[in-house]
Amino acid sequence: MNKLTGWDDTIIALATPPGIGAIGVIRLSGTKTFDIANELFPSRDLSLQPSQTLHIGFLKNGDAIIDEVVLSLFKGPKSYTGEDVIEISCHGSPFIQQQIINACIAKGARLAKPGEFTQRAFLNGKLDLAQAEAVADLIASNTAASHKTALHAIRGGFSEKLKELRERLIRFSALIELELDFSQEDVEFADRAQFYQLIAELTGSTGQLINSFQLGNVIRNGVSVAIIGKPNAGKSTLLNTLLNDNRAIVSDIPGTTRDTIEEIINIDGILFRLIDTAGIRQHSGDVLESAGIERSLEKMKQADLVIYLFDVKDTQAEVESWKSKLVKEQLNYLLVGNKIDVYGEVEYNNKFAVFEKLVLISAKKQLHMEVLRERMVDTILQGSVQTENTIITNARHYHALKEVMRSLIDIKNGLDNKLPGDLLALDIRHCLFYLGEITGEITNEDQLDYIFSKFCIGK
Ligand SMILES: Nc1nc2c(ncn2[C@@H]2O[C@H](COP(=O)(O)OP(=O)(O)OP(=O)(O)O)[C@@H](O)[C@H]2O)c(=O)[nH]1
Ligand SMILES: [Mg+2]
Repeated sequence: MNKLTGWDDTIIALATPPGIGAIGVIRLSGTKTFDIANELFPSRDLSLQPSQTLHIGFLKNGDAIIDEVVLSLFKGPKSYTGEDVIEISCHGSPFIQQQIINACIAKGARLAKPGEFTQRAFLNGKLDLAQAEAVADLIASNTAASHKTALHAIRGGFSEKLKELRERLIRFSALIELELDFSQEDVEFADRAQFYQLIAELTGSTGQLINSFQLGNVIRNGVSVAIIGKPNAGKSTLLNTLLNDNRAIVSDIPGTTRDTIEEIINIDGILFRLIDTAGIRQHSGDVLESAGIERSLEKMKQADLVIYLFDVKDTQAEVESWKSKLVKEQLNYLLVGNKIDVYGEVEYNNKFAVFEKLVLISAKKQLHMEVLRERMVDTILQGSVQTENTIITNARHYHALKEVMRSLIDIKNGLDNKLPGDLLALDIRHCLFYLGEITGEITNEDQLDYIFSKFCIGK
């Protein structure tokens, strides 16, 4: 019996998007699922049918046929929620769907709250919390990369790692607590050297997970790329070429772009938000253009990646001075030399050979654009991230991991300062609490309600 939602009740919701479609799927879950369905589907007794079977027939409200439907039967615990579940596939008319839902409600079901199916799956131990949240991410994923990370989390990659670390910590915590019982005798059950090593390992993994959040965020929300450079460098041309579109105005008059323009492209499954900016000139007399330039500098500082675009006839010293600016601001950057179609490539390769993060292109003639696209992806992924690695995409996990890190530092300090066992035990409990919070071993009702309320209805 569920303490949290009183799940004696049977819930119902449309699982497919509302509106007209080829078919619609309505999901019923709970103890009365088969009773309710039996009343509407008179042709056979569904409760006598084996689980995981399909049944075609008329769905009726009294004598009136509502629709010809296909029912998919899942008997608990072998179902998504762990309860008895029936999915009704009907014709995709909003009218029919509403009729079916109303009929089920009349027979005793109630409308599900957002995420309530997944919440029940969690409460029945079908998913842990990190997996349940990944379901929401999976539904929201709109690129190949975000799809992969969400899928990886559902398969439990992330939780597995944390669970293993948590269990090892629990073992130590038990030993330390045991020492407390024998405090008169001054014994140490927990080997301090081994404990140090565990804490170091935990700190390493936690740090990695925390760092992955930035990347996780990028995969989920897209990478902002500011294209900056002097007037006439070809920034708007580059934007257009990357977009395969004539989105921004291009002209040979310096200062053509006055404001910033944003467009989204997908490269290798990662969304890049390209931002074309006003050309940056040291002394601009034109007030309007200056306002645009201010905005360019602003955009540059906020960007996940800065492309500094320059004309390959610019001096090496000038590019160097831009590079040091970007390094000083700790920005991810690429130096992109443009217009190699005019000046010939080999010579300029030598001229700029000192720069590591360099690509030479022609935006107008579309030369080496593939190289640029690759370098953009590499710079973001920094070559190190495969989707097999665990990536944090969830702000709740991130904050819990920060707390884990804080308590690990406290534990380490405690060990260094030979803190008595009871104080050490306190820090360990703190750490365990936050680790458990991520996988849902430790939860409270408000938190659960909050998490599941972000799901869509019917999931
Ligand atoms: N030959 C050649 N010309 C280019 C190339 N890329 C851009 N241009 C030309 O350079 C001029 C300036 O291009 P824009 O894209 O407007 O330059 P911008 O950096 O956006 O300039 P502002 O908006 O004024 O800051 C135009 O005449 C382009 O056709 C290139 O790869 N080769
Ligand atoms: Mg422009």
